[in-house]
Amino acid sequence: MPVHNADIAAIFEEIADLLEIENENPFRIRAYRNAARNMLELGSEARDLVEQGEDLTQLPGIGKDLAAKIIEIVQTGRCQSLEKLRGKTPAGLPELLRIPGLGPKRVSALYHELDIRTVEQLMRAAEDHRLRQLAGFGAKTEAHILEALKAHVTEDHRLKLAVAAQYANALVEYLKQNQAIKDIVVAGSFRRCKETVGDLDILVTAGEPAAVMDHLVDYDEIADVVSKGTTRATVVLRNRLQVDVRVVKPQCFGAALHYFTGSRAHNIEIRRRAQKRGLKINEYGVFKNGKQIAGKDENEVFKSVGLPWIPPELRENRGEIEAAEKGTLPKLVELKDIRGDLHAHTKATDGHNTIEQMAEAAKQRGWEYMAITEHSKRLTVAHGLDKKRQLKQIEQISQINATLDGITVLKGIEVDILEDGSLDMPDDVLAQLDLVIGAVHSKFNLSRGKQTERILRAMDQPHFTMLAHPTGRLLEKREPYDVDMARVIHQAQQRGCFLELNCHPERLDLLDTYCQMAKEQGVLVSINSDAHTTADFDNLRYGIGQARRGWLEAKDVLNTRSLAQLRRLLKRTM
Ligand code: DGT
Ligand code: CA
Ligand code: CA
Repeated sequence: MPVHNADIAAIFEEIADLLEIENENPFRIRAYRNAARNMLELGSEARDLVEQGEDLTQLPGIGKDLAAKIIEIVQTGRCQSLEKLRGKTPAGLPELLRIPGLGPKRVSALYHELDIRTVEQLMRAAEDHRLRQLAGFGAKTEAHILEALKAHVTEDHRLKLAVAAQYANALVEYLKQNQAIKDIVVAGSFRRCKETVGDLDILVTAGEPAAVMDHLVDYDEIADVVSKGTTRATVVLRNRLQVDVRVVKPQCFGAALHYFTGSRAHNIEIRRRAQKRGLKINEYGVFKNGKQIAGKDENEVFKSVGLPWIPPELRENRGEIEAAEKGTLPKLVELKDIRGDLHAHTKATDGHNTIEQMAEAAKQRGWEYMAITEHSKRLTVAHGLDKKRQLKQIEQISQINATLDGITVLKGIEVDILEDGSLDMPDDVLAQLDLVIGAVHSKFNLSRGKQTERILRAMDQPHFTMLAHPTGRLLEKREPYDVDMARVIHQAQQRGCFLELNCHPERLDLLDTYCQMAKEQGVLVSINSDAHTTADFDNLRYGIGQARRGWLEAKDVLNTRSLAQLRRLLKRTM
């Protein structure tokens, strides 16, 4: 069984949980949590890096000790430190830590005093008023815990697409080991490349459905089998991700795939179309007078309602059915259309590689160019560049370019947009750069009017080229700031500047609907990695998914241009 980043992350998370219950050093605990998160957001598989003999301590948040553990896990599939810790603590306790109001001290007390090891046991104890007898709990705490438990059990728990992908790929690979399986596709929001997914919907065709079900429930990562029939099962993985697996007949596969890919809104519209034609569509096929007339593949399903195949990313009932009808579906951008990346960091600030390493990695991806865009000094946490260091880097890039073959490093900056809309670097320095990406990294809470004015003013600066992560949202962590994107997009159009679609798995910002708005106004979108390591360039694929959800074609994307075309476009804004 090959080890995936998700497996390594799960081990690190579990170690952190167990250390927390053991009341261990908080720095150690945090190091494990950071490492787990970094593993999930890593563009490449750690096992490949190990195989290639890469120095893992180059990865963000990975020191010597963690690097050794990663190698151990990749090579043996196990981690001795974890096994030692597991020997000391019951398996259900880490989940108790996730209940708001329960820290390691309380979890430890619940275990030692009341022998509570699971969420269910805790729920019962709270309902029976047995918690209030414990030192430091009381009736009020007991009531809070009960409330939090109820919320915890029903909570809408969504995963970032990049994280879900780690689990989905690992599970698909595991399932495929079963010889009975013929086709296997992850449908649902995952196939539509939604930025977060609620659960995984896996469709399978197989000779022996029951064998697939048996194989599935044997999967190591499963925490709970919710239901298991002969053709359908629902399981919950250890990270609480729910997975529905259905085995369907080959003659129904296309109909099932279409139905379970969704979205619901798209399905309802397609069904309405079918009804108008005297047809019935469901997950089993397309039927006329009770007889199946289509459903083997998706093409057949769309054809039966007079439409060409519609890419999954568009299936949100946002005009795709009308466009399909009129023959005006976009020819969506693909990863292979990308000619370079325009947003990356190096060791000089908060990145982990040198300019040369980043350039080499970009070249290996077949790109023509890449831009180094460091933070400016205002972003002290990232060790942002001041004027002097920026000028030195400009010099350095010139020298590197003179030695490079087949790739050009563009000189850029990710400059902070200050509260008054000015930029955190003097004009005479910005004038020497190929591109100036402006970014909001502070004062997220300004009123809509003030935030919008701030950004418009920044875009008015003579050297401004591109707006980084335009809404500032962090998935599952921070809401977008309040900004009038219609005005921002209009301003970009007036000024001839560009909007970034930041591909960091936590950002995926520009949002899909704004991609559509940009396209309508003729504003080019740049699909940027925001790489902090060479592996981060792989995150571009999630940005491509997002761009496709935003109806973007290659011609709507800035970095599908050749270097010569790009240079002309960049100059226009200066
Ligand atoms: P998620 O899991 O919340 O990220 O979003 P989806 O889109 O994967 O939704 P999910 O897992 O509830 O269902 C998968 C697909 O199955 C959904 O996109 C459309 C289809 N589906 C589920 N329930 C219904 C329904 O009641 N009516 C219709 N027309 N389609 C449904
Ligand atoms: Ca789903
Ligand atoms: Ca589902």
